[in-house]
Amino acid sequence: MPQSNKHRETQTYDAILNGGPPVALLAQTFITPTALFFTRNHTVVPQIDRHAYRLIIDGMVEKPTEWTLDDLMSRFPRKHVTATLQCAGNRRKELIAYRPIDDQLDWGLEAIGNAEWSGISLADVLRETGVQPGAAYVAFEGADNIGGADNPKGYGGSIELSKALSPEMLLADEMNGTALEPIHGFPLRAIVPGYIGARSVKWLRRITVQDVPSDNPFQQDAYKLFPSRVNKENVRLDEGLMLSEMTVNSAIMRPQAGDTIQAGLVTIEGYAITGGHRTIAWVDVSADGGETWQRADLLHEPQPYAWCLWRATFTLSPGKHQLVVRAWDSGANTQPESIASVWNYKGYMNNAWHRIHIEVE
Ligand SMILES: Nc1nc2c(c(=O)[nH]1)N[C@H]1C(S)=C(S)[C@@H](COP(=O)(O)O)O[C@H]1N2
Ligand SMILES: [Mo]
Repeated sequence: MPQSNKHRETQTYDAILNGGPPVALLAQTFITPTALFFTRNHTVVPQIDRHAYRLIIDGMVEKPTEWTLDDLMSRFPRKHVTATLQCAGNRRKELIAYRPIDDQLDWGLEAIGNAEWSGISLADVLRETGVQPGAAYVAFEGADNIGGADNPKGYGGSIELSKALSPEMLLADEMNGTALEPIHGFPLRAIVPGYIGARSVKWLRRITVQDVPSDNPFQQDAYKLFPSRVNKENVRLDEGLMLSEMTVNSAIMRPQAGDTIQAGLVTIEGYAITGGHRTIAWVDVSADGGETWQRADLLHEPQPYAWCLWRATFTLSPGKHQLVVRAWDSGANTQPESIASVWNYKGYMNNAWHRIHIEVE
C-alpha cells in the first residue's frame, strides 16, 4: 500500500479507492482517526445528494417504507457503538507469500480500524415497519454500481434477522463524531459490529427482509471461505461458507518486520480482535519464535466489537529475533499456528499466529 497523503491506492482513473494507513500510525490510538481509516471500495464511490437520498425498506415487512435521511434521524433515537471494521482480506499478504492468490488486494495488517459510529438502531426501524413471520435474513444494498451500465446493481450482502435486531447493529450517518465521508458511505451505511467489514454496506439504499440470504454476488460468490484443497479450477461456490462473524486475530504493529532496533528493553505493541459478541481474554507474545511466551498488558478493558490494543516488554540481546503474537477470546478460541492451515484460495480470514523477524543490535 502506498503511504501518501490519505494512504490510498488509486487503482484506476475512475478512482476506486482502496488502501490503509502506515501501521505505525494505526498503532497509536484506540480510536482510529478517520484520515487513517482503511477504505475498501469494489467500484467507484457514488456521490450522493443528502436531500435527494432515500432509504427503501421492503420485502417481508408489514409496512414497506421509504425514508429521507431527516425523517429517519428525527423519528428514531440516536445510538452509538464503538466498533472495529476489519476486511476479511486483512493479512492476505502473508497468505500470498505462502502460496499465490489471484486478483486480490495484498493487504498487510492495515485493513482494520476502530471508530465511534452513531446513527439509529435497525431494530427500531424494523419495529416500525413490522417483520412478517418466516423472515430470517436482512439484505442490504448500496447505491454504488457493481453491474456496469448494462446491468446496474448495488454492492450487497445480508445478515441473519437475529443480528439485524441486535442492539449494536446501526444504520450510521456519523463516524468519529462527524458526517460520514463519501468513501465511508455517506450519507448512511450499515454497521454490523463483530462481523467482517463486507457486511457493513455503504451508501445504503435498500434494506430487504427475506427468508433467504442475499443473492448479491458479494454474498453468494465473494466473501466465502473454502478449505485449502479448493482452488479456482475445482471450486463449487455453493459449498463455501458465507463469512459473517470475525474470528479471533492479533498482529504486531510495532516494531515492524525487518526493523533493526537497539538491544535492551524492547516494547512490542499491536492489536487483538475477535468477532460476534465475544471479547479478548488474553494475548501472548513470544520473542523466540514461539518457544516461550509472555502475557501482554491490555491497554484497556476488553469490550465486544472493538479491538484491544496490547503491549509487552522484553529484554532482547543482539541478534535475530522472531516475534510472535497469538490471542484468545472469551469463547476459548485461539489462533492457529501455521499459515498453511488457514490458506484459502480467496485469501480470507488469515488469523494464523502473526510472526515478524527483527534484528537487534
Ligand atoms: N456499498 C458498498 N459497501 C461496502 C463495500 C463496497 O464496495 N460497496 N465494501 C465493503 C467491504 S469489503 C469493507 S471491508 C468495508 C470497508 O469499509 P470502509 O471503506 O469504510 O473502511 O465496506 C464494505 N461495504
Ligand atoms: Mo472487505
